[in-house]
Amino acid sequence: MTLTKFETDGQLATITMANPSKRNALSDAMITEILESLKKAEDSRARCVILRAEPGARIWSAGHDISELPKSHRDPLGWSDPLRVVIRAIEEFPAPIIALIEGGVWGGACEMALACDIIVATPDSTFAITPAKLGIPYNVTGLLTFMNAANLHTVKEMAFTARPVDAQRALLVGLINHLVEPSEITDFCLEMARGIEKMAPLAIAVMKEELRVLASAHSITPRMFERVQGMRRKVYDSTDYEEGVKAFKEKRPPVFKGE
Ligand code: KFV
Repeated sequence: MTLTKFETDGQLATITMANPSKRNALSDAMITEILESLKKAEDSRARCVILRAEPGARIWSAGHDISELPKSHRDPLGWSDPLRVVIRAIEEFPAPIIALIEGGVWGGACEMALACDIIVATPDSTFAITPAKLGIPYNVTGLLTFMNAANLHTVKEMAFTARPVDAQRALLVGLINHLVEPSEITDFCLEMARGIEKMAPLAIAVMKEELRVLASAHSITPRMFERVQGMRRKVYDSTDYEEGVKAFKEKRPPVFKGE
């Protein structure tokens, strides 16, 4: 493991993203390590997992590795994109995952944090939904993660402005469970995890799965789905999408033309 650290005492596993030079961007390699750690935690029948950045991190994660997004003409968030794979792994993990958040949480990382079961953040944390800043057509299940985490107006404001929301507001709108000072957040999460460990793991696993099934119980017709996919395709075929990714690489603000 080079981009993450994995620690376990059997019952509790901690996965730490540790690539500060790339602001813990969710590259294929980073996500592969997170998935390997989740597999180890599941094999050792961990009763709780904490997902965090290194203590004191200024950026929890900068989101999808933008350099690994396809240039254009390919769905940037298709079924097997690493971000989609890790979101499903978190949702389907058979024990609670606590996101311990310090610092900025951007784009796909915001979805990854919100896909966790319980979210504890320090007061200086921020949360941003960024596809509009990059010209990315976010996918339907990804938007559902956000919709299940906050009310519709909050999700729309975050998605349409791409502005980071601070932790106080995130608490107010129900995006996160607790706000805890940096000096106390590790102990706070460990104490919560120890409490979960004493509960019945089979009951917790089935409740987590039931809640996942209920939270995703939206039916749409094949026609509706294909219509939305067609609209998404126009976006990832657009020059705006190319411009969003190019502008980030060139370290300048994007200029979107709506075409
Ligand atoms: N992907 C790839 N590389 C990234 C990255 C990312 N998301 N974020 C940062 N880096 C690289 C950056 O290119 C630079 O590399 C290094 O990390 C430090 O970044 O080779 P280099 O030049 O050293 P800086 O210098 O930008 O760091 P800092 O000034 O501390 O600013 C941190 C931060 C997070 C505010 C800034 O890096 C940033 O705005 N990053 C992009 C945040 C973002 O928009 N993420 C959304 C990604 S798209 C996404 O997740 C999805 C699925 N979506 O739909 O939007």
